[in-house]
Amino acid sequence: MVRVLILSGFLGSGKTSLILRLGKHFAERLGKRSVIVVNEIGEVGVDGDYLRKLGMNSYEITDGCICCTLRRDLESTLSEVISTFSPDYVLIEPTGIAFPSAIRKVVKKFGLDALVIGVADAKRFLKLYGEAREFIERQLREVEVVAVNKVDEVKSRAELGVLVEMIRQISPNAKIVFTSAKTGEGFDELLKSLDHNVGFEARDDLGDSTREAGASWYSSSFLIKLKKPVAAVGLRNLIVELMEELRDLSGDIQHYKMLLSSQNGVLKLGLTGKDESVSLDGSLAGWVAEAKLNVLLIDKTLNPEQLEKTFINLLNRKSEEFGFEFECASHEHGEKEHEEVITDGNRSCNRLRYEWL
Ligand SMILES: Nc1nc2c(ncn2[C@@H]2O[C@H](COP(=O)(O)OP(=O)(O)O)[C@@H](O)[C@H]2O)c(=O)[nH]1
Ligand SMILES: [Mg+2]
Repeated sequence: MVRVLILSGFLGSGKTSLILRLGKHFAERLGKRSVIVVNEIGEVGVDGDYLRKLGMNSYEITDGCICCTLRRDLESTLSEVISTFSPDYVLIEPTGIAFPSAIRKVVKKFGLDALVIGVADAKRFLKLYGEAREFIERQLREVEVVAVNKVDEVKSRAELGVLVEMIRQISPNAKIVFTSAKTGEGFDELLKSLDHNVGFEARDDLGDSTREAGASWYSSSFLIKLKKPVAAVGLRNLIVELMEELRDLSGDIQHYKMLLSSQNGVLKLGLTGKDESVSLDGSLAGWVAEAKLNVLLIDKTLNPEQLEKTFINLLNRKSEEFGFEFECASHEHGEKEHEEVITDGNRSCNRLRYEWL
């Protein structure tokens, strides 16, 4: 029998990091096969590539949300995943603005029960709750388990006590565990909680989560060909500085993500607020001649054109500063503002014909 785990929770709370730990544990400790299904709101994803680069079986569903606009895609992906891999576990990561109960309903069509782990960011929970109370409550209602993640970043246990009280109010039947996907703390507790059965009904969660979150986004993928190979550390510094300057020019960041991948490794960068520092996962070493850069910028105030323009200008400027000579060899492009889809495959690529020294 396939076990389906859905890891839902707000943008940047640690879903991908926990999935990585779970997938590794199932493979290395239990000898079980997992397939990961990742949903990304933009046309170009980040987490699917990241997980694949780290050796996980991962399917990516992009350009919308599997709890509302892309429910059919989830159904066909699940069907393919189950028949192709006969997995022991399917781990589903919806976008950070999805509501999990509708996803449970799609899983039910396969005669399977899903267990939902709501991932809450211990560091940012109170702030997010203050800004979007109803949204956060809807995300955490009807979950079997709440993983209060990033406990390594919380200074006092009293702070966690306050969170537990709040979460109990929202989700009285859920098992609450404290985890750190970074250090592994609480991971055994999380594993034990996977048998917690509450008996939730699978039902449609009416509504459009992307609209309710009020987010716009810009996403694109660049194949960067360097005229002369550069040290990976230089490319990393460039992209980190780019992200930092982007943060300073940004509007209301929901989640900015970038993935830089080459033959020598992979780097994932993330940013979840204007007053936060850029997070870095993965590693890239040696010399790089060619790399792929995936960009996904989700913002509450800047529209897709503004996000694109700011990003492209910065990419130009940082590359000049670093003296890196490269060319954008191929490009996918997607941007969306609420319901309206605007796609244009070549527009940015033409602007990105670099001729630097
Ligand atoms: N300190 C700390 N950082 C974490 C933890 N879990 C995830 N992160 C970091 O938070 C960022 C967002 O994590 P990610 O798994 O991509 O979140 P997602 O957007 O929910 O999938 C990444 O830089 C992670 O390394 C944790 O338990 N502790
Ligand atoms: Mg993720």
